[in-house]
Amino acid sequence: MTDLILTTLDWVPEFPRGFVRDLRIRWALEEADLPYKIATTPVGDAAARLPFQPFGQVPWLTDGDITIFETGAILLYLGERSGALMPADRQGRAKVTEWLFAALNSVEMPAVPWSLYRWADDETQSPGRAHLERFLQGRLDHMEAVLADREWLVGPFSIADIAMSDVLRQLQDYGVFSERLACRDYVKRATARPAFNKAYADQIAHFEAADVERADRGDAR
Ligand SMILES: N[C@@H](CCC(=O)N[C@@H](CS)C(=O)NCC(=O)O)C(=O)O
Repeated sequence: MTDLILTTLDWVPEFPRGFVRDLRIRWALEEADLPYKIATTPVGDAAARLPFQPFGQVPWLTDGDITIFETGAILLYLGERSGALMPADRQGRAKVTEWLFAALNSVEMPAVPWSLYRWADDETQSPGRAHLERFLQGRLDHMEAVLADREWLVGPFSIADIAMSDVLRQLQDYGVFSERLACRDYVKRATARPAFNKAYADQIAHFEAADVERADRGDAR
């Protein structure tokens, strides 16, 4: 069996480290104990990525003659390929698939634009901003109710939990879980997993090694 190859950026500045989305795939690969290698694409050359990722982004995964982009699609692919992160029965697979899509299409959908305002320190108030605030808070209220009585979204830990906990993790520093303890504890449980910690440490180490190479070449950080 050939190793899987996960392609990510060769370098990013410090602030997105730990959040670049190759992390979701590293995490799944570690959970599934699948051997893989990391390949890189130059951060400044989005055009070079277009043949593999039509938006010029990362990550993508190569498995022999298959190349697949979009973290949700890659997670689904790995769930099906390994069996470790996806139930074997049809009902379980349907449930994991629906929650994977819910993470990306119902929770991440408002979470990303909401976070962009935070990252930009943009406090501007507008009807659109208020709508986005209600959109996200409503989704989080529903997730709080869902997570109140379960450890993981569907039976044992699955690809749906990787996606959902990673989406929620991005919000945890903004106080949204101070009264949503089920969400807070779910993120804590997920990020306490050894596979998450390995994936996280590897991503940080990857970009730190790139800092050293760039410094050796005299590139600006
Ligand atoms: N929906 C895509 C989003 C991928 C994405 O946002 N990638 C970021 C890194 S986390 C990226 O490549 N940014 C560089 C760019 O957009 O040029 C996925 O989940 O795979």
